[in-house]
Amino acid sequence: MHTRSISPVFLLFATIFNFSFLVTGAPAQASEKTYRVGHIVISQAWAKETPRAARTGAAYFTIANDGPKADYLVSITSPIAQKVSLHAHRMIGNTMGMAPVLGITVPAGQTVTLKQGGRHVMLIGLTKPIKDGDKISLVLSFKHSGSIKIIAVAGLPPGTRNEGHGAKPR
Ligand SMILES: [Cu+2]
Repeated sequence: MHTRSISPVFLLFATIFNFSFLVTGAPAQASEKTYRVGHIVISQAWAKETPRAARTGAAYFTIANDGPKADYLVSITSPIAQKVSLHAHRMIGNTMGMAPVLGITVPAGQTVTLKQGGRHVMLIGLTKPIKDGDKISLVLSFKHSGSIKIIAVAGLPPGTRNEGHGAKPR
């Protein structure tokens, strides 16, 4: 009984220790927060840092649909961009380019991940550059589940380990 009462305290200590280790000077990571609207759950929202003069940026997240029918991400708005488009990467001749898509289908019971080199959110006409740690507000509208505001954290993609100071991947 005595030893069992110690272990939760020890776990709590270990959790705090790990957390403080993660926040010491490392570049920001995708948000751990999840957002639900209807049958749609959004997670791992992040945005890429942009060079100072950039007028376009990109954001990414994961969409899960736990409902019985497909849903569709049809539009996005953000206060930091004049226009927000959904893009996909396509082969155009021999080169990889990107082109707007009308929407993103999330089939029933499935998960769709927006990522670099794949489908992404294009932020066009940025009002200011995107810097590490910025919190980018996005309002996503789904055909069936409705609209939800999420925050994408600017920094590294989800699952990226910080390799030390100055080792940000480009
Ligand atoms: Cu794009």
